[in-house]
Order: sequence, then structure tokens, then C-alpha cells
Amino acid sequence: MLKKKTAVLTAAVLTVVLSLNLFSVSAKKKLPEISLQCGYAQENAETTVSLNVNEKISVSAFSFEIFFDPKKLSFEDASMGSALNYGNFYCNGEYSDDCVRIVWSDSEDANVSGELAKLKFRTKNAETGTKTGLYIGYSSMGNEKFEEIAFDTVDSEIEIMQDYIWGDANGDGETTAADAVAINKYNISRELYPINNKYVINADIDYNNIINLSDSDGVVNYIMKQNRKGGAI
Ligand SMILES: [Ca+2]
Ligand SMILES: [Ca+2]
Repeated sequence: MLKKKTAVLTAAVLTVVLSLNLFSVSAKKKLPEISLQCGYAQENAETTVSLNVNEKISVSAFSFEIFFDPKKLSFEDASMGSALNYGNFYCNGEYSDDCVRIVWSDSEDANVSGELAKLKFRTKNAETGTKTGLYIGYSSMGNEKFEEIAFDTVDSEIEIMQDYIWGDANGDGETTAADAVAINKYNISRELYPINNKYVINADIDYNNIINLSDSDGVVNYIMKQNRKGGAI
């Protein structure tokens, strides 16, 4: 009886040890992903690109190079992303013709996930239907112990669409609270509250090919920011 119990216990311990090992192997393989989030932009118009991290990281400094085609895009400015509200953000827009370097640092680790930086570009000499790529070049991230943080990068591209209006889900030519309502209703029932196929790309404001509440939240945040700007003038 005692032997049997021991055997069962040994088997249970082995199972736990094995599953922990498996977990650590799979965890080693998967690195945090730094990606550029961009989708559509009008001809000769401003467009915002986000630099995001897909999981929570403890970081106290980073430096990223973002490469673009200077024939199709001009760089306007960059700012700290919504995941960071502190620390020092620096951007050298004149680093070279085709590259922006952004640097952020703080004295201690920030536990962040989501948007690390926002970059504004203007499209030029690019007709509807053409695409232009954005690439992450030499980059590094570290924590407060000066340890390097390993990560993977994902590049992206902007597609130029003359009719595209970010957030305009109902197609009336502007982005307002009515669009957030249209996106929310679409989420309740696509059949009862459809969004015209032409405007589906407008509604997917984070360009992830899914229209959900994070898109309507994004529209609401944008409107609130616009109102604040309006109020400040
Ligand atoms: Ca609208
Ligand atoms: Ca979306």
C-alpha cells in the first residue's frame, strides 16, 4: 500500500516537473513582439503610426530606428505612446532622410504593454492603391539593472486610399461620436446594424481586421482629445 502511494506521488511529482519544463521551453521561445501598427492613409495627408509591444515588459530604456521611404512619406513628429506617461522621450527626426530614431528612458522600470510611441507621417507622391513599408531597424531595450531585453520585431505598411477617413464608420465624411455609436451597434448585431463595406476599413481604427469595442473606444478617445484641444484654444 505504501509502495503504491509512493509510486502515485512520484508520478504526480514527475508530471508537474515535466509540465514545468515544457512550459519553460515554450516560454523561452516566445519573445515580446515590438510591432508597427499602421493601415491606411489618404494621399497627401497626415497619418499616425503606433509602435506597440504585445505583452507586459519591465523596461527603463529603449531606442528604436524606424525606416521609411522618403519618396512616399515625410516624417512630422513623434511622441510618447499611451502606455508611457513618464520618463524622457527624445526623437531625432533628422537622423537621416529615411530613418527616425526614438529614444525613451526613465530612472526605474516601467511595467508597460501597448503603445510605446506614436509617430506622425505625411503621405506624398503616392496614389490610391499603392503601399509603402515601414521597418524597424537597429533597436534595443533594457531594464533598470542594465540587462538587455530580447524581443522580436514586426514591420508593417501603409496603404494609400483616397477615400479613407480614419474612424468614419458611417461614411458621412467626418469622425464623430456617431461613428463610435455605429461601431458599438455593429458589435451588438452586424445584421441589424451593418456598416457599409466601403467604410469597414474606416471603422477598424487599429488595423487589426477586427471591428470591436477597442475601435469604438479609440474613436471616443480621439473625439475627447479633439474637444480638449478645441477648448484650450
Ligand atoms: Ca462619421
Ligand atoms: Ca480593430
